[in-house]
Amino acid sequence: MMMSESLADRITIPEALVETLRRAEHVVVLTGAGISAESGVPTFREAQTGLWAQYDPAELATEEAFARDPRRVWEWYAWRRQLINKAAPNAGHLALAAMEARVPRFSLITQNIDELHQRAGCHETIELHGSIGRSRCVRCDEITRHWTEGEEAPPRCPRCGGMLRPDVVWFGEALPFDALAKAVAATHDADLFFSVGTSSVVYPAAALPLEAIEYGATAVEINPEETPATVMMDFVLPGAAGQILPRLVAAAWPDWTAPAG
Ligand code: BV8
Ligand code: ZN
Repeated sequence: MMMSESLADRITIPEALVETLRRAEHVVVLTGAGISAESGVPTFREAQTGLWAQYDPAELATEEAFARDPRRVWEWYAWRRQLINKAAPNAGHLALAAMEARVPRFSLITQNIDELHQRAGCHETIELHGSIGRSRCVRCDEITRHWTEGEEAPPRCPRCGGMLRPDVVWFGEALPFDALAKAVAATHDADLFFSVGTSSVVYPAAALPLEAIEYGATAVEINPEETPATVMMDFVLPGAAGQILPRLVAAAWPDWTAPAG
């Protein structure tokens, strides 16, 4: 959801939050599809543009759907991959990379599979739901970034010829153990926790803000809409990440200027 510049400008960035960010020891940020919205990557739940609006998640983002019709699921991801390849990190992604460079410790936990945080320069990125840039062989588990989109969809594993699938976590699948363990450890150690651009309905990622609060973190939500997590937050910034995050980072570190965008 794109907010007009003037609307987002009217949102005050609380001085108390700026101070907390300046003094934070370990900043942890959880992101969802909303942070990539301003890069032109459709989110999941927004009716008019959300990916779900055109497809039913049970229909496509599950092992059953892939078993039933591998070509159709592969083509949905191929369509999303070409959208993502055309997208660029936006001012929100870049502001988080600037934040990472300025705080003592920083952990970026993302539910997104678009690798835009890495392309924006974030190093410590924990991918809870995998990445659309990688595929995995259903037979030998080989992970690859190299395949040719051709007549045969899904393409074949370069190692054993088995069928490739996107290296993402589908509904009903367990999250990668290491990624989840790292995300929980960071969340428990955070003194400042941001939840940015997520509808906070998909578990176990949606459980992280409450965990952070229970372990003593100050919690912040950046989202134009309310979510089930909004009530538990210390700070709620009801706006677009691409507009709010650069203003917050510039307020905390005046030497940093938001990228022209
Ligand atoms: C698991 C990867 C167990 C693939 C995704 C009932 C039946 C079946 C399952 C369940 C059930 N109840 C609960 C479950 C568990 C299920 C779940 O939580 N379901 C939900 C729907 C109820 N979870 C799972 O299945 C997980 N696995 O539980 O396994 C298990 C354990 C052990 C062993 C075996 C099994 C797996 C979940 C991961 C699924 N994969 N993605 C793909 O991308 O195709 S989830 C998918 O939704 C994305 O990853 C996405 O990140 C995630 C959440 O969506 P959001 O990121 O929040 O995006 P959304 O569109 O929803 O919201 C966007 C937000 O941004 C909005 O709030 C909007 O206001 C805001 N916004 C818009 N513009 C902006 C903005 N914000 C800021 N700035 C802007 N400019
Ligand atoms: Zn293989």
